[in-house]
Amino acid sequence: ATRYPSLVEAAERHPKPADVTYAYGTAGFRMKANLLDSVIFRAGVLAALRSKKLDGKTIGVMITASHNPAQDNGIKLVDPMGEMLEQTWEAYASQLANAPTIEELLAVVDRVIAANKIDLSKPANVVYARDTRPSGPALVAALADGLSAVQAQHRDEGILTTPQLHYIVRCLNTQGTPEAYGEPSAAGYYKKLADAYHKLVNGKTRLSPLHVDCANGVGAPKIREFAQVVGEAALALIVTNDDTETEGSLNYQCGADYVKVNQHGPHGVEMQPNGRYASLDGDADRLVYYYMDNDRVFHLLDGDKIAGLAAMFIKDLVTAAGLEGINVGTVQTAYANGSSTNYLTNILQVPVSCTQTGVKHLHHEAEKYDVGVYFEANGHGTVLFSPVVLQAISDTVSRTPAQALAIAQLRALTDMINQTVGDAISDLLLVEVILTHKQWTLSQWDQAYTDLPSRLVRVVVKDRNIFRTINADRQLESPAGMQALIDGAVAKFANGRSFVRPSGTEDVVRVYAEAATRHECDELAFRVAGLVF
Ligand code: 16G
Ligand code: ZN
Repeated sequence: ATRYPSLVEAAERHPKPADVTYAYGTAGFRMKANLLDSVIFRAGVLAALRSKKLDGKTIGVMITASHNPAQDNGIKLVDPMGEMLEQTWEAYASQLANAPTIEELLAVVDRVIAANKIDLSKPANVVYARDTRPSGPALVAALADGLSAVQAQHRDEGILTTPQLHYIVRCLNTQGTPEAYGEPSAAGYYKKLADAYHKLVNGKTRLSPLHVDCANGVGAPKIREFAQVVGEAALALIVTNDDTETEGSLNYQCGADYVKVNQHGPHGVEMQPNGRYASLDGDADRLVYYYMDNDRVFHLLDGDKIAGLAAMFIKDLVTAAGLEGINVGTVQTAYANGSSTNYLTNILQVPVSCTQTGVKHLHHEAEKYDVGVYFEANGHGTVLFSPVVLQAISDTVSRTPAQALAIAQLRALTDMINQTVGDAISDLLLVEVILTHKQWTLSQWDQAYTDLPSRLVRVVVKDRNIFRTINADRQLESPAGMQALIDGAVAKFANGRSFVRPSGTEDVVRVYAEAATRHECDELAFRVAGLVF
C-alpha cells in the first residue's frame, strides 16, 4: 500500500458496493448508473496503466450506455488507433472492478504491472468524453479522480458521440506521422467528413430531406453541428427526437434500437408515405433507415441493407478504378437476415464471413480483407480500407477520366468513412452518397432483396452461463443435447434457421428465428424458446 499512497487515499472515496459483481462485457461495463462510481474510478487507473504500457500513447475513455435507458450508464476504453480495448485487458478491467477491498485492488494493480512489465516512470495520457446522460458529470469526476490518483495527464473532451471520441483518440496518436488521421477535435471531424462528402456528391442532384431521429441523445446536437458545416445545399436534414433535457426521454420509444426491435417508426415522428427516415441510437454509433409505402406499410432498412448497399457501390467503384486484385469482403453475425447473406454471396458475389456478436469481433475479421464491409443487423458497422488499398489508390495512374474519377471518389470515401468504429453520422453520409449517385428512393434501395420474416425473443433463464456457443454463435455446445433439439425444430420449417445465445449485455438468453413466412417464423421462435426455458 505504501507504493501508491495517493491511490489508496482516492480509492477510499470510491468504495465498491459489497454485493455487486461487475463484468467488462461486449461493450464495456454497463448498468444502473448509481452502481458505477467505483468501477469508473478504477477504469481510470487501468486506462493510465494501459497508456504507460503503450509508451504514453493516448487512451480514450467513453462514458455512455448507448441505447440503454436514461438511468443506466457505462464505460468503455479505446486503444490508441481508435479501436476497442485489447481483449486481454478486458479481464483486468473486470478484476479491478471486482476487488472487494483496497488491499486487493492494489494487488490487482501490481499483477497487471508485473504481467505486462509496465514501466511506471512512463507517462500516461488519457482523454475522455460522455454522452448526454444526467449521471455523466458525476461519473466523469470519478474517472478524473482515478486518473489523478496515478498522476496521469488527462483531458475532458466534454459531450461527444462515441465514434467522435474514437476518432479523436486516433488523431492524437497519429499526429505528425504518415498515418495522420485529422484534426483531433469535433470541428476537425466535421470538416473532414463534410469535405469528403462534398467531393462525393459534387454536381449531383440533392435528395429530398432526411428526417433523423436522434433518440433524444447526443446525436442531436452533434448532427446539428455537422449540418451547419456541411451546409443545407449539400444535405437537407430534419433533426427529430432531439430533447436531451427532459429526464427519461433518452432512447424512450425512439432511436435505432427501438425501431429495429419493434419494426415500426419512433414516437415523435409523423411518418409520411415515401418520406425518408433514419434513426441513430443514444451514442450515435448505430444507424437504421426506414420508410412507409403508399399503403402505409412500414419498411426497415437495417444494418444488413446498409452493408449490401455499401458493398455493391464500393465493389463497382473498385472495378471502375481499375484496382485489380483488391478484394472487397463483408462480415456479418448470425443475426444477419438469411436473405442478405444470400444477396451478398450470390448476387453481389462477395465473400461473407460470420463472427460472434459484438463490434470488436466483426472489426478484426473485416481487417482481413482489402476492403472490409462489416455491419451488424442492428445498424452498427463501418467499412475498413487496408493499407494495401490506400497505397493502391495513391499509386494507380489513371488512363481515363472515368478511372481518375473513380479513384478520387474512393479516396474521398476513405476519408468520409470512420475507420475506427461504426459511426452513425459517417454511415449516414455513406448511404446518402450512394443514394445520391443512384438517385434512388429508399424503396428502390429496398428492392435489392426481401428480408425473411424474423423474430427475436428474450428468455429469462435461471443461469445463462450454462449456454455456450460455437461456430460464431450459430450453435450451442452446452447444455449438451440442446443443439440437436433445435436442429430438429428447424428442420420442420422451409428456409428455417434458429440459434440461441446468452446475451452479453443483459441477464437473458436470446432466441433468433427466421423462416419463409411470418407465421412459421413465430412458430419456430416459440418452439425453440420452449426448449431453452
Ligand atoms: C453491444 C455491442 C453490439 C452488440 C450488442 C449485443 C459493441 C460496441 N456493442 O451493444 O455490437 O450487437 O452488444 O447485445 O460492441 P447482446 O449481447 O445483449 O445481444
Ligand atoms: Zn451505441
